[in-house]
Amino acid sequence: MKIVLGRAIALNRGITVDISALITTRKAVFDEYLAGYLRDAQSSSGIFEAFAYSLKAGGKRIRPILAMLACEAAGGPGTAALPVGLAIEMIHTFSLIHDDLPALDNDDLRRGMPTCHKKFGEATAILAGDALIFQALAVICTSPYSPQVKVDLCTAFADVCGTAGLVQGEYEDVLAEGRDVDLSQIEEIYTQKTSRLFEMSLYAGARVACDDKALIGSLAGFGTHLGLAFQAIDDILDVTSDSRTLGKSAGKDLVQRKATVVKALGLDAARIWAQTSTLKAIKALDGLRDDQAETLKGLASWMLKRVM
Ligand code: GRG
Repeated sequence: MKIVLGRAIALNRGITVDISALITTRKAVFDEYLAGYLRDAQSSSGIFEAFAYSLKAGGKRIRPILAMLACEAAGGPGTAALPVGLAIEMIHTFSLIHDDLPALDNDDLRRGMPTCHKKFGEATAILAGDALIFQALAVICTSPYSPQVKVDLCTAFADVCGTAGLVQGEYEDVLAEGRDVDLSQIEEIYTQKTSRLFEMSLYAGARVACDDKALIGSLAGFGTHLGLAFQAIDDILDVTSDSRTLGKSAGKDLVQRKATVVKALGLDAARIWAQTSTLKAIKALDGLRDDQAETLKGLASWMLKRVM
């Protein structure tokens, strides 16, 4: 398939949903749910204060939003995905807190605020990240989901976060700094550090709504490719945007000599790579009805437009 940059516009054809408005409303629903959780879980522990700070610091909430949309695509009410969406956002926030530590990316700014270790000190930030992993599991285990769904979600978490996912991806990312790595190695890093948690978001939203394996598989496949596109877009924005807009330090990939598609291919070809991944994500939804797939397709195109 030959892909040209102008094709991004065509990707939106037939999509009638206002994606920006939809994201704003879903984000508000999630943020209210998170606020309720933090009110109920309120504790005098300094660890609670630190992780609540990072959870509340903002963020696009794209993973819980995707879980809600997958839940709707699978026939459920989006709100049924809120507990697992919260657990995913907790795991994501743990990864950001730890990634920002001096031993890893050593960053001072996250979500437009001082990073957790800058605000609370390194020891507290490490422990706040640790605690978030277990709080996420507690959220799943105490949710209204059926015992089998809880087992499936915890199993998926273990899979996407361990040595086949997030933690391994971070490790490979650190090892690749300053080294010449080829595109397939970059894709492997992107898959582990980013795309698997996207896959989890789609899987989880669908799983709480149904047990139709084919449908869940299609939605998870959409998440896999969308996650790759998302990471490429993030890396493109790192060189084309500024810290104020991003809420984190821009231009760091170049300084730290990170392995990114921009470094491997250059900016224009990286855009095409992001576009190809977006098209693959959309293709993964081929088996779904239009009314099931429209919003997710629209969201994928909307994300890509940020860099086209
Ligand atoms: C420390 C175990 C561990 C994992 C870290 C690599 C990694 C995993 C974290 C570093 C940050 C990074 C580049 C993650 C890749 C995924 C990504 C682009 C995260 C940023 O996600 P957004 O844009 O952030 O959704 P917000 O703040 O909007 O939630």
